[in-house]
Amino acid sequence: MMNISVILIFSLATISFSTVVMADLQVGFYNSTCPNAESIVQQVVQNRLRTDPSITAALLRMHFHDCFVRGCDASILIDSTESNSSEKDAKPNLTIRGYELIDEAKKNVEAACPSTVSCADIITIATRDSVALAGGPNYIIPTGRRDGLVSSASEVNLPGPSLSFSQALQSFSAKGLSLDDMVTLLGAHTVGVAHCIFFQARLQRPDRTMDPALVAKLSKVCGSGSNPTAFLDQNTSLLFDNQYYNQVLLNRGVLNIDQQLSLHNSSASMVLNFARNGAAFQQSFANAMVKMGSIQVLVGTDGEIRHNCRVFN
Ligand code: HEM
Ligand SMILES: *[C@@H]1O[C@H](CO)[C@@H](O)[C@H](O)[C@H]1NC(C)=O
Ligand SMILES: *[C@@H]1O[C@H](CO)[C@@H](O)[C@H](O)[C@H]1NC(C)=O
Ligand SMILES: *[C@@H]1O[C@H](CO)[C@@H](O)[C@H](O)[C@H]1NC(C)=O
Ligand SMILES: *[C@@H]1O[C@H](CO)[C@@H](O)[C@H](O)[C@H]1NC(C)=O
Ligand SMILES: CC(=O)N[C@H]1CO[C@H](CO)[C@@H](O)[C@@H]1O
Repeated sequence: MMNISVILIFSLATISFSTVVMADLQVGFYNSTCPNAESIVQQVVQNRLRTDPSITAALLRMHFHDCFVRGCDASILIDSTESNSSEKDAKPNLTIRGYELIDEAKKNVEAACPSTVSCADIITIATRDSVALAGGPNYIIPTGRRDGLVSSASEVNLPGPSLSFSQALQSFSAKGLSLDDMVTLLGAHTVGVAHCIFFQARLQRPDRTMDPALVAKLSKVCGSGSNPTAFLDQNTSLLFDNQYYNQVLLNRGVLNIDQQLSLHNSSASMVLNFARNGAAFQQSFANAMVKMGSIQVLVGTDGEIRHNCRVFN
């Protein structure tokens, strides 16, 4: 009797252990089912970067918005239907770009291995490669994400540019990310642009925490053209480096949340460290991206592998 129950408990434990392993993300998840998956995606990113260096910023922001709403499940890619608005039609989406790059990568991956590689993994891999090719870290990311079955505009609740430091931190904490992760991930603002509507209020007051020379420069930029934008990192705008933190130390953060990082005791020392030590930032960024890329992922038999990233199967 004793022996049988011991054996039973033991085998139950074994079963649940292997289920957990199967259901996790894994480095090289497609090793046997689609060995070229990652290199096919990388090729598409590399080609695009040659003519459009801004794609790194586009993918980083897409990945962030995907992971913060329902987890990294490619819900951001779903097109709205006539009766139903998807995530990409929610207000904060407006300026997300790069959808056609994901379509191209998906098309090429499907040609090599049909119905095998998720759109959620494609976003994650493409983002990683675009960061590395722009001068950032080339980190290893686990794969095996599956695509979500829900995408609703009404669910989009992303941290906005006017949020206070502590509100932003709350939104990161709710996703299992720490203060260190937030300070690190905001380093993504070392590339890309912001539209003037997101920081205009800082110019009008004007915000005393912004370098007056930058106030003057941005006021000029924002007073001309239609829907003008400014680089988030005013020094090395297209390079994935640590200059964002230097700019913040010089009171040249463009968004309120950027400047807040040096104004709070809890983050100021990290900003200083990253500004001085580019390698520390790159290492920290790689780790934080793996963490962000694991938020609420669907694995195992959850969700699906979409045929077309824009529509549910
Ligand atoms: C508190 C958190 C954050 C806030 C409030 C925030 C806010 C913003 C805003 C308002 C813009 C300008 C959008 C536009 O004008 O089109 C922007 C751009 C951008 N954000 Fe963030 N962001 C946050 C965190 C992140 C994170 C975690 C990442 C990625 C890891 C990220 C990556 C980017 C990139 C790369 C751009 C430039 C996009 C482009 O050039 O197309 N942001 N962000
Ligand atoms: C895939 O191959 C890489 C490199 O050999 C290895 O590190 C990784 O563990 C493999 N992953 C799986 C799931 O087989
Ligand atoms: C439409 O609405 C339902 C919820 O009523 C949701 O599950 C679904 O993902 C929505 N989005 C699209 C694009 O169909
Ligand atoms: C701009 O970046 C370079 C490194 O790429 C650095 O040497 C220089 O000090 C930076 N300038 C400012 C004003 O931060
Ligand atoms: C931040 O630190 C400085 C000196 O270390 C201290 O004087 C100040 O009161 C602190 N501010 C807050 C908000 O904790
Ligand atoms: C790229 C994209 O799909 N943008 C959409 C974002 O949402 C607005 C509506 O809020 C649409 O008009 C855009 O087409």
